[in-house]
Amino acid sequence: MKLIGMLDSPYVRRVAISAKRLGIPLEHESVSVFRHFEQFQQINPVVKAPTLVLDDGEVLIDSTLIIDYLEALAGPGKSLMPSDLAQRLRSLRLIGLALAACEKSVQLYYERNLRPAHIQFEPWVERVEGQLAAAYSALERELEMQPLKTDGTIAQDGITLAVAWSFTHLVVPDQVDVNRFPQISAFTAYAEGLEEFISTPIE
Ligand SMILES: N[C@@H](CCC(=O)N[C@@H](CS)C(=O)NCC(=O)O)C(=O)O
Repeated sequence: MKLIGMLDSPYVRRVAISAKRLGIPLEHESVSVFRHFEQFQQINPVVKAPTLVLDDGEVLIDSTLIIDYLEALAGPGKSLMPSDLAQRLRSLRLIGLALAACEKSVQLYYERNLRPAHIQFEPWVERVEGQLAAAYSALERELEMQPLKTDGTIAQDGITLAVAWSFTHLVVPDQVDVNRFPQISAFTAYAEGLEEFISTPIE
């Protein structure tokens, strides 16, 4: 199977890291949705990263759906999601917040880098900045109440949180004051030290 997309996308990176943790080998092709638009279109006319191309040519999009498929391939014993309902609910809450942080970071990045300065719409930018801060504040509270394990393991909630935080740092660093989010920052430092993260660097 081939994973298409750049690792500077948190969505591509969470799929690549999850696949490694699940023990599923993926061939990775660094095709950019911007710089290689036409090449990407040949693989997937919708041009969304990540795209997973199965061995029979079938195409899947959306990181959460791709991870769902990889989880099913790996089998229940290897899952990155807790089976206990209460713990699963918490994981889903963290993943939802981290994905919202990714989305808001992407929106701010696109606004700043794709839209010409003279047609920037400040109320929209302020709204997105507020949503991004709200997502990370909620995640910080979650980790204060119950820290994620830092014992060499990592599950889907931790993977998604760490790739989100590293991505936000990369694209809109002014939005993330480490002093305001010490728990998230410390957890990300731990995650970025794991072999699966080191071998899947942001491009
Ligand atoms: N919900 C999707 C979001 C994927 C996404 O928006 N990826 C960006 C790259 S970071 C993309 O494909 N951008 C190109 C576009 O939307 O035109 C997922 O989880 O995979």
